[in-house]
Amino acid sequence: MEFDTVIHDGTIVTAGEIYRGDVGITDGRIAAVAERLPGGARRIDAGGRLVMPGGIEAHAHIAQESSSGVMSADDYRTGSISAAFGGNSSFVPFAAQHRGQSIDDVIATYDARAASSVIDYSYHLIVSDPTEDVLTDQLPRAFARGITSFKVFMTYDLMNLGDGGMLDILTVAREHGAVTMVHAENNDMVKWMNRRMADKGLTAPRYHAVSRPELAEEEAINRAIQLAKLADAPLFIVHVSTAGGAAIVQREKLAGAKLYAETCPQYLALTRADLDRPGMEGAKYICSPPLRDVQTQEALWHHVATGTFESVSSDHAPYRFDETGKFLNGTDVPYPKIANGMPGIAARLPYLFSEGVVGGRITMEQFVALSSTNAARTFGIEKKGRIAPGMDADIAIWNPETRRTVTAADQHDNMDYTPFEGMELQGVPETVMTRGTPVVEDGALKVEPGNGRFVARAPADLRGRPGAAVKEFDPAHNFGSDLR
Ligand code: DUC
Ligand code: ZN
Ligand code: ZN
Ligand code: ZN
Repeated sequence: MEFDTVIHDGTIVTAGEIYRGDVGITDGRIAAVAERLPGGARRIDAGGRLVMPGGIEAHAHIAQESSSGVMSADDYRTGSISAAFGGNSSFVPFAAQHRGQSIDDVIATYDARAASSVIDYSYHLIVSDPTEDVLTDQLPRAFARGITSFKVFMTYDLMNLGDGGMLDILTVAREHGAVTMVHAENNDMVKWMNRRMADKGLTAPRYHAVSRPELAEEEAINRAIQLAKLADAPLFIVHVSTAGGAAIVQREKLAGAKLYAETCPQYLALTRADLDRPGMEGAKYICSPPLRDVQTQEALWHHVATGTFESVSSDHAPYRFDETGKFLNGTDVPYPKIANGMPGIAARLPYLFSEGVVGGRITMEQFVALSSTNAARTFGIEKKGRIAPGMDADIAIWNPETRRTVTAADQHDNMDYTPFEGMELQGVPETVMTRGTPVVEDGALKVEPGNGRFVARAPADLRGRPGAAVKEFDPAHNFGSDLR
C-alpha cells in the first residue's frame, strides 16, 4: 500500500497506550498504524516527538454575540487559526439562539460564519427561547443535521430558562439522544449579591468574583443534576470552577448519573487575586464563573487527575481590552458592565501538557483523553479523537522538550492580551493536521480559510453511564410508566 503521508518513528500516545511506531495516511484517513511502514509520498520524521490525536476544543465562543450584544473578537478564521497553533485539529464552538430567533436561522447564520474555519468544526446549540415550535420541530431538525448537544443557562436574565424550561430541553434531548450542557450558577443569588455590591458602591473588577459566590455554582450544579435525573437525560456541566461543585459531580457520577463535566485552565492557573491588578487591568480576568483561590486550584487538579472531569476546555471567550470588547459600555464602568470572558484556545493544551504531564499531575494518556478522546466520545465525533485505522488523520505532533514563554502575539488570535502572559511552559505542538493536511507546520499556517468542514455528530456514547433509576418512573412503584 502506498500512503500519501507516513509519520515516521514517533512516540504514539493514545488515551490508552504509548508505543513507538509509524502512522500511514491516505485520503485524509489513518490507513495503518505499525512499528514500521514503508513509503509515503511524504514522510514526516517524528523522531523524539509525540504523535497524538489533535486536540478537540469543546468549549469556545467564536463569532458569537453575548446576550448583552458584544461580538467576540475572534471569528472562525482567527479563532480556528489560534486553535490550530494550540494543537487542536477541530473544535465545537457555540451557535447561540437569542430570544425571538428561530433555531434554523441561528444555524444558517453560523454556517455562514464558520465557512472561514481552517479546522473542522461543529456547533453546540445554545437555547435561550424554548418555544413549543423550538421543542417539537426546530431542535429535532438541528439534531437530525448532526448538532447533538444543546447548551442552556441557569444564570443571566436574557438566557436563563428556569427549572421548567430546563426540564423541557432535557426531555427533548433525551428523546433524541442529545447531551444537554449547562452553565450552572444560581441567577437569583448572583443578582442579590450584585444589588448588595451596588448599594455599597463596590464596583471595581475584584467585586465581580465576590458577586458570584462558590455557593451559587454548587447549588446550581446540584439542581441541574437532579433535574437531569428526573428527565433521565445525560447532562454535561461546563466550566466547573469550585471544589464543592466538582465534589458533587464526583459523587453523582459514582452513584450512576449520566453525567459529564469539564474544567478550564483559568481555574487551574489563575486566582481572583488577578482581578485586583491596578486600574482596570483586573477586567482582563473577568469571566463567569469567576476565578477562585489556590486551594480550589489544588482540588480541581485532583479532580482532573481522578476522572471527575472528561475534558479540560478553554472556554475561549475573547473580548479585547478596549472599547470593542471589555469596555464596550465605557472604560470606567462598574464590573457588571464589563464583558465577561477571557481568551485561551491556543494556551489550553500547552498549559495542560506543561502543568499536567511535565508537572507530574497527569499521565500522557490522560492528557490525550482530556484534550481530545473524551470530547469525541461525549459529543459524538465518531471519526476523531483516536489514532487508529479508519479515523480522520487529525494529528498533532508535539515536541515535549521545547520550552516557551506565553505571549499574546504567540496566541495567533485576534486578541490584545492573554491572561497566561509570561507563563513558562514546556511542550509545543509543532505540526497540527486536520484530515491529513498540515494546518500548522514549522511555526506557519499552511492552509487557506475554508479548509475546515462541518462535522455531523452522532449521539453521545453513553457506555459506562447507565443512569440511576428514578423511583417515580418505576412501573412497579406507581403509575410512572404512563408518564413516559
Ligand atoms: N459562560 C461561558 O461559557 N463563557 C463565557 C461567559 C459565560 O458566562
Ligand atoms: Zn517508519
Ligand atoms: Zn457559561
Ligand atoms: Zn463559555
